[in-house]
Amino acid sequence: MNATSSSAQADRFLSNLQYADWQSVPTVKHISERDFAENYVDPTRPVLLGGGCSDWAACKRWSPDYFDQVAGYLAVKVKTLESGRIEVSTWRLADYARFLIEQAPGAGPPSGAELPYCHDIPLLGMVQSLAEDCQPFPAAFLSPSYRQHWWRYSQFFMGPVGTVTPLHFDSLLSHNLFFQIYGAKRFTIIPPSQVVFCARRGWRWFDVDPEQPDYVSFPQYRQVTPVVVNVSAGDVLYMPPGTLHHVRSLSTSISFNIDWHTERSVLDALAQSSNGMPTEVVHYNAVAALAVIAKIPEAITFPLYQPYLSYVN
Ligand SMILES: O=C(O)CCC(=O)C(=O)O
Ligand SMILES: [Fe+2]
Repeated sequence: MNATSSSAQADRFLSNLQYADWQSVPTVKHISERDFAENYVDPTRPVLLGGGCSDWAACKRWSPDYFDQVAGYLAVKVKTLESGRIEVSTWRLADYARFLIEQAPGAGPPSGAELPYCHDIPLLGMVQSLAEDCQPFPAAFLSPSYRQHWWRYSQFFMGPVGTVTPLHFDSLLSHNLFFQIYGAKRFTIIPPSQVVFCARRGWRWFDVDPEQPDYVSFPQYRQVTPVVVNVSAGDVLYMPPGTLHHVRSLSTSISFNIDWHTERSVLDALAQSSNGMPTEVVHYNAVAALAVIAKIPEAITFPLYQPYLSYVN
C-alpha cells in the first residue's frame, strides 16, 4: 500500500470514529459504576483509577515466583516485539518465571523491544485461582455479557523491565480496562482523532516511536498531543476505543487487561469493517455484537470469541 492510499484509509477511519479528543488523563480515587459509565465510558475519555485494585490479594501475592508455583507447568507463548514484526516462541511458565527472577537485578537494557515478553495471553481463563485473587472485581464496570465470567475475556502480561509494546490501538476497537498488579508501566496514549499523524502500518500498528519521535520522517507527528501516564501496582487504567498506546515496563511487571465492547463501541467498530480491518477482527466483532446487542447466551458466543484471545496480529 502506498503512502497516499494508506493515509486516505486513515482519514476515513478518523471521520467515522467520532470519539472525544481528550488532552489529559485525570486520576480518581473512588468511583461508582455509574460515575465511571457516565463520565468516562459514554463520553470516551480515559481515566486512571488510582489504587483501583490495590485491595486485591493479587497485589500481595503475584510475582514471577508465584506464577512458577501456581502454573509453572503451563506452556505459554512468549513474544519478541520487533518493529514491524512479532516473533512468537513457547516457554514453560516455570522457565519464564526463572528468567525474570534471574534477570531482574541486572535491570535490563534501556530499550527492550527484543526482550522476551509473555504478552497478551489468556492466563486467567486457564488457571481458575487467579481470578479469585482479584476480588472484589468491578464486574459492573463491564457490559452485562462480560460480567459473570470476566476472567475469560482477560489477557495477561508478565515481563522484565524495559519491555516495550510499540504504538498501536486494540484490534477490536474495544474499551480497555488495564489492571497493574506488580511493578509499574509507563503508557504514552494518544486520542484516536490523531491517528492520521502517527504513520499507521496495517490495521493497528504505527511507525512513530512516541518516546523518540523522528520528526524528519514523520513531520505530522508534531501535531500530536501524547499524554504520559505512569501506572503503578494497584492502579487501573481505562482507555476508550481506538486509543493509541505505547507501553514501557519500568520494572519487572505483571498486569492484565480486559477488552470489552458496549453496544455503541461494537457498532462503531463494525462500521470500520471495510476500512482495512482484518477479516478475523470483523468476525470477532460480529460475535461480540451477538453477545452485547442480541444478548445471545455466552455458552454460544464465547467458543466463537475464544480464538481471539490467542490471535496474534
Ligand atoms: O502492557 C503492555 O505491554 C501492552 C498493553 C496493551 O497494549 C493493552 O492492554 O492493550
Ligand atoms: Fe493494546
